[in-house]
Amino acid sequence: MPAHSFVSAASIRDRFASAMSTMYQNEVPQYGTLLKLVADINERTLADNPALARQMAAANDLARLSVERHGAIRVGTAEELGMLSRLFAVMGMAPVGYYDLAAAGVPVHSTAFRPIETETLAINPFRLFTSLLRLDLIEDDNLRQRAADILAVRDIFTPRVRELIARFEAEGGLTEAEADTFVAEAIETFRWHEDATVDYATYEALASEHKLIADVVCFRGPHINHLTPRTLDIDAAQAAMPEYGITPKAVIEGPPRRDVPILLRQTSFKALEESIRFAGDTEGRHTARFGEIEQRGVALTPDGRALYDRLLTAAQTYKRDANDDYQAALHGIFEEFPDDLDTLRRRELAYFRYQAAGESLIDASAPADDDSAIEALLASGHVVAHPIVYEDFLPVSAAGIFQSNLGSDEAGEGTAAASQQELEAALGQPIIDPFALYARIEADSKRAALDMLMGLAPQNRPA
Ligand code: OOG
Ligand code: NI
Repeated sequence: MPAHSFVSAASIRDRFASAMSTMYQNEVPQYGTLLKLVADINERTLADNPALARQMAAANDLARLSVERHGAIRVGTAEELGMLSRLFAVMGMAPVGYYDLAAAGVPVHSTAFRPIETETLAINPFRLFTSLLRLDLIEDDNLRQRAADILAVRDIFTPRVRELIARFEAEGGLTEAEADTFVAEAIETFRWHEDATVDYATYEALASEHKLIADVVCFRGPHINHLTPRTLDIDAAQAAMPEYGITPKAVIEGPPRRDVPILLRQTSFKALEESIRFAGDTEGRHTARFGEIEQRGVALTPDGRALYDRLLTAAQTYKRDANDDYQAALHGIFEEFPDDLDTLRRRELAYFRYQAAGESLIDASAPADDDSAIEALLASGHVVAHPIVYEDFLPVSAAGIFQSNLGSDEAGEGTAAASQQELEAALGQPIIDPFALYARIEADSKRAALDMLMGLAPQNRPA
């Protein structure tokens, strides 16, 4: 089969994200309301703020806005994660970032499957936060064994999706018809099941260890537990939620409102209480699924992130019951964080993508190194610097670790590295370091802009 008849990974991802959204709107109607709210706010924000609309259009960041969302799932075994890793590869999604939630008292560790290249992120940046249960953190031997036994007998994938993944790997792609079947079959893994695979007593025993353990172990599959559209004004979204009949959580998470948004800010509506049929026909209740909204800002360098972590840790003492008060306090503390694009760039607190603007310049008096050349070209308007959107998740920063209710010796340096290796072994591939990814995009864009404007062949470039 010639390669050109294969559907692109970005197109399969786009279809999958859309099918997932449709399924979740059917399962959780309030999520449909949330989408409507976000679309309304985004439309209004762009209309009120032509400069933002122009900046997003110039950065090729506008088209993806209406399709942009993330989701989250949790799986029980290394085998399940390994297969998911192959499934997401079909859609051009690779594991980026290691999140050790044990440090915050949650018995999972996680990564995010997402596209990694600028061009394909612009089409559809759909990402899935994916956690693997750490049974080793269950202290009770019997309960740990029971959980492992339950997980060992379930298969969360349809036979057809397994076939199509193997086909993709053998052929290097999927045809139109195969891609559509793949999406329909892949979605099945993430569907909600109101019938649990265990009896109520088993559910209760697992839930008493940690509710999340019960959520992972007691069902037929890793139901999608939330989807999160991207808003351009999360404060407006938070304020408008009651008008749409949605009750928001008390405060917006992450950094405060700023002229230049950084990382991401998130809010959500509370998880639904849902009725479950347990084995033996007992009725019970379980809360797992909710809806979330996020606003994304510029990706931070390690220096920027260290500053963010320090300021957020300092804010840990603030009361988090009233959003306005909390945001005002946070705003005060974040005064130390520069809030204009130029300073963020010059102090290397955030990542930027450089783009040549205008005519090729062959300048005999070109400065001796790339960085001074870029500065000169920025000053003369021949290069523009676009902030790079943060594509990952709210860091389990100092704040999360601060709240840790596990012994501090359990979150030591050596343990964290060993755990990441364990997750990578389950994934069957290394986890990509998000900082390295943003840094590479920045460096490549600089090089490309210089090459284009200075007309220098690579061998003639200054070192
Ligand atoms: C993971 C939640 C992580 C986010 O937005 O930070 C996440 C989970 O609860 O499974 O989606
Ligand atoms: Ni989320």
